[in-house]
This record gives sequence, C-alpha cells and structure tokens, in this order.
Amino acid sequence: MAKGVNNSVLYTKEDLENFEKEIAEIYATGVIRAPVHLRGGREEQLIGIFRDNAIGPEDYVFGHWDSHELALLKGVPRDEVKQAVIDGKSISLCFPEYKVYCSGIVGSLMGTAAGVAWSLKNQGKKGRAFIFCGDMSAETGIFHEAVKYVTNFDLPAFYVVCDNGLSVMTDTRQVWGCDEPWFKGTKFEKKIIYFKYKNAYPHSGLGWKIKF
Ligand SMILES: Cc1ncc(C[n+]2csc(CCOP(=O)(O)OP(=O)(O)O)c2C)c(N)n1
Repeated sequence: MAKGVNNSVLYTKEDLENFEKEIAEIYATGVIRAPVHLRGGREEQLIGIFRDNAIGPEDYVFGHWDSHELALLKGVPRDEVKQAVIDGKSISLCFPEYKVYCSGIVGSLMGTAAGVAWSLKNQGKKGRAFIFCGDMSAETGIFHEAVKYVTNFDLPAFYVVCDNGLSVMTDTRQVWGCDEPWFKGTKFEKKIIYFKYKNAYPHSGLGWKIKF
C-alpha cells in the first residue's frame, strides 16, 4: 500500500522555506558530513505543480540532489526527511514506501522515470512518474531521449524543469548559445512542465566551507 498524501495542501510556502532554513542552520554547525543542496524561491511553483496535478500516493516522484521540498510535498513526514538529511542523504533521498527516489548524478533517473511510466501503462496500473530536474539537466541527451520516448508512446511521465539559469555557477543559456530551452515550441512540451526561478541559496551548501 503506497504511503503519503497530497501534501501540497498541507505545506505553505513558509513551511518549505522554514524547512530549508532549519537545515541551513544545522548544516552550518558542521554536523552533516555530506553535501547538502538547499533551494529557495520555487516553493509556490512546486506547491502548485503538486496541487494542480493532484500528485498522490500512487504517483512516483523522482528528483536529484535538491529534493527536500519534493519529499515533503510527496508526503514523507517532515521528521523523516530532516533525519535523512542529517544522516548525509540530502543528495540521494530515497523513501520507497512513499515512491520517492532521488540521485545525485546528473541525468541518471531520466530513463528510470520513463521505464516506470512504461511499466505502469503496460500493467494497467494507476500512477504517473514525475521527475524534477534543473535547466542544465534538461539539455542533456538522456533527457531528450527519455522525453522523446514518453511522448511518442504517450506514457504517464512528466518531466518538470526547474530553471534557475545555472549549472552550478555556469550560465546554462550561454553554454548552449540559445535563449530558450531546446524543447520550446516542440511537441515534447506536452510531457514537460517548465518554470523559472531564482535560487535563494548557492548551488550547494551555504557558499562557504566547501563550494562546488
Ligand atoms: C554525471 C554528473 N556530472 C556532474 C555532476 C556535478 N553536478 C551536480 S549538479 C550539476 C549542475 C546541474 O545543473 P542543473 O541541472 O541546472 O541543476 P540545478 O542548477 O537546478 O541544481 C552538476 C554539473 C553530477 N552530479 N553528475
């Protein structure tokens, strides 16, 4: 039995902000002996995506190194998410009971989400795969392949691109010589949810001690 509820109605923007603030304070003490990626400035968009798509217990959520908010919104209890981050799992949060899977490797879960969606459709099961990533991840070949596959086979997968304009400290648009993401104006947009935001935190950590 899948656990979790649609928590977009339970969490406010301030709740998500406060979670990251609390983690930032803990991280600053040095007790978390692993990378932590904090995010701020996209709370309303994420809450809206979970709410508008009624993401619930039957759905899978895939994320990457920056997924604290996703785990909370998917229904993982706050204390469990906090403890996992303290235990050093911020960049790879996995809560199978809640169908939340994350990885710190760029591009690594694009095909996994497509495969889960293929399986759900072909087994006639309920549920969809939602995979969240950044703007540079969305420019990778594996993102393109996965989106092409789920579009052409009309699989229940949605690729959510959270565009903060940066890949660590590199300007994504400058790298690709194009002002828009590659999928703008293509048929693949029906499987992509896209929004822009400005991250209130550095890419990783707090911008001091270790920076990468
Ligand atoms: C295969 C691989 N290469 C490099 C990295 C280091 N890395 C972590 S996040 C990141 C930038 C990704 O940019 P984007 O997808 O825009 O994510 P965001 O800015 O939202 O964190 C890089 C290069 C990695 N984690 N995995």
